[in-house]
Amino acid sequence: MARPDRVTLVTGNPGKVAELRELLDPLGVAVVPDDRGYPEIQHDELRGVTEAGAGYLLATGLEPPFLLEDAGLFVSALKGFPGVYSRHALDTVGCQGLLDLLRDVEPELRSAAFRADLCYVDEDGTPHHFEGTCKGRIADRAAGNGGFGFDPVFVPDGAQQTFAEMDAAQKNALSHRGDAARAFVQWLSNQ
Ligand code: ITT
Repeated sequence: MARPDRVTLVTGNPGKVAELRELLDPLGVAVVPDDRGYPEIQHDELRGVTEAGAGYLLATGLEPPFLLEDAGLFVSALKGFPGVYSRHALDTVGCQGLLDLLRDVEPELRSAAFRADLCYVDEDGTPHHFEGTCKGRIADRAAGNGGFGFDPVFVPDGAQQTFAEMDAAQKNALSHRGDAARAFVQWLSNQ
């Protein structure tokens, strides 16, 4: 299978476009955003959401190859919440709501992980999944203006700053999205 020189990225999130561009552009793979959207089914795994989304996009005529990604923030003290419901949690209670939920939680119990499932639908319409994880903790307060979503309240392991205090390259080097994209790139280079 030849490496594509351009790939459609189906997302309504400009932050994802910027981050995945930064990761794939240097390889000569141009990321072309497409915000047509797809139904995000309720599923207890990120991979189930992208798999269903990929099927919907193919069935409704989107020409492969394309990428879609589902990501979420899994907070240990909340038994993995908001996880696959992260979009809803961000749109309702937001970063401050998450901080409020964890108000009395000790620093050593504030562990969390961002996870991503990046789904690449190849020229033949076959989906391939690449998972990425970034472990860290929920900060005591929001900090930084970069990134998007829950970035102001997430501090990755080994760092002192939130994702929102980092530039895109620093975040990509540590993030779930960078991790998934690197697995995708590795796979592409073996095709
Ligand atoms: P799509 O159109 O690609 O689905 P989305 O913003 O709805 O865009 P997801 O469903 O994958 O993205 O993400 C669920 C939520 O998790 C969403 O509110 C994001 O803002 C948040 N999230 C995902 N990745 C993140 C990241 O790298 N940093 C901060 N928040 C993130």
